[in-house]
Amino acid sequence: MLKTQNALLFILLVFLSKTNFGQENSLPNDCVNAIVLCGNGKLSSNAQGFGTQELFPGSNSCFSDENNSLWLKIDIVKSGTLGFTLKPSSTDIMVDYDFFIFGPNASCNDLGQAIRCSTTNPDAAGLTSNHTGMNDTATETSEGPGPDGDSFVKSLDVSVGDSYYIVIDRPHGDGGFELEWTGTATQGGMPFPTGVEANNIPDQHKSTTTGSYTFLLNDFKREISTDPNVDIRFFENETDAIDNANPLPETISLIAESKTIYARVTSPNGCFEIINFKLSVAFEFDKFFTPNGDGINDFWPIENVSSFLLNNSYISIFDRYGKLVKQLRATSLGWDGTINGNPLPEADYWFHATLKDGKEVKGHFALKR
Ligand SMILES: [Ca+2]
Ligand SMILES: [Ca+2]
Ligand SMILES: [Ca+2]
Ligand SMILES: [Ca+2]
Repeated sequence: MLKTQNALLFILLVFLSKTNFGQENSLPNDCVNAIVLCGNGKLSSNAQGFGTQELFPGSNSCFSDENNSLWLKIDIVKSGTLGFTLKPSSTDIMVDYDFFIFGPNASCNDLGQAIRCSTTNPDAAGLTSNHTGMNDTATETSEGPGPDGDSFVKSLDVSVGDSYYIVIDRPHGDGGFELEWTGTATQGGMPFPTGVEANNIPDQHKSTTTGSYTFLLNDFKREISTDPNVDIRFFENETDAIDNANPLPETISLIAESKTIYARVTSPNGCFEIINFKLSVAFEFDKFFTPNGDGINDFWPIENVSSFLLNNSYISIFDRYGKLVKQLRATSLGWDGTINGNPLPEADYWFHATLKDGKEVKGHFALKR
């Protein structure tokens, strides 16, 4: 479970190829989809590009617009100075991150002028590091573009109840970054609300004679959180869960496979936690058959199991004394409970079989009449 209260917030920006525009609309490269920072620890996002262009000459004194952007929103619960150091995951001086801060209490349709920004290019400015951010020693509130500045501007003076939008933008280079929060507001705990409570749930495993099972994801919601005010959605990967993009349907059908499901638990204030759990379904042989000629369950295995067995392999069936009574091709109809045409008595019988992956399975089943 991702719950951290330390001053390090890792954000990994993953720039993937576009899939479709409908999906991009929900990505946090636009103000309205800003990721709310709470107790969130590691974040990753598929955001790439800039969605709607929301920076323009006049919106900031750093002379830049959006290139590859990620919008974050912070709600302040502790007063003090607040800064950060943005550390690109690549130390290459050509990797250039910029940022812009709007607020306090700006709205997406009326952002106003950025109150902090830095568009210094570390290579053009002759810097030795590509880190950028805000600290308590810098005095100017904006710098850039290009060779102007040293990539650090004055930290914010934040008060309880304030909210700010932070636009992280990457005009040059590739790769993700992490944010390390600094300033007096971070002393003794982060100045952001704590994340929503979400319970981990155990992995769920089913074995069925058809090898398939349909899980109802809604059934897990109560176990994850009993708070009726939280919104719980399920996703195929952590990145989609963070972006709140491409939620899974309410049912997941698996056939002899396992899948990790990511649940995003979001509180009304936008804080979220992401937990994950595994769903798995295994094939198992039928436990009985009734070879009385009534057309119901007359052959063992009852289900068609050929797709789970190694091609051209055999199922060997033994009686309780270990005597081989039948060898079935994996593709055959099954055993009718006879040996040389003579019906065998009600009893437990044993089998050996080889699954698709080469795994040997042994077990037993009941012949009932
Ligand atoms: Ca945008
Ligand atoms: Ca920069
Ligand atoms: Ca500076
Ligand atoms: Ca029968």
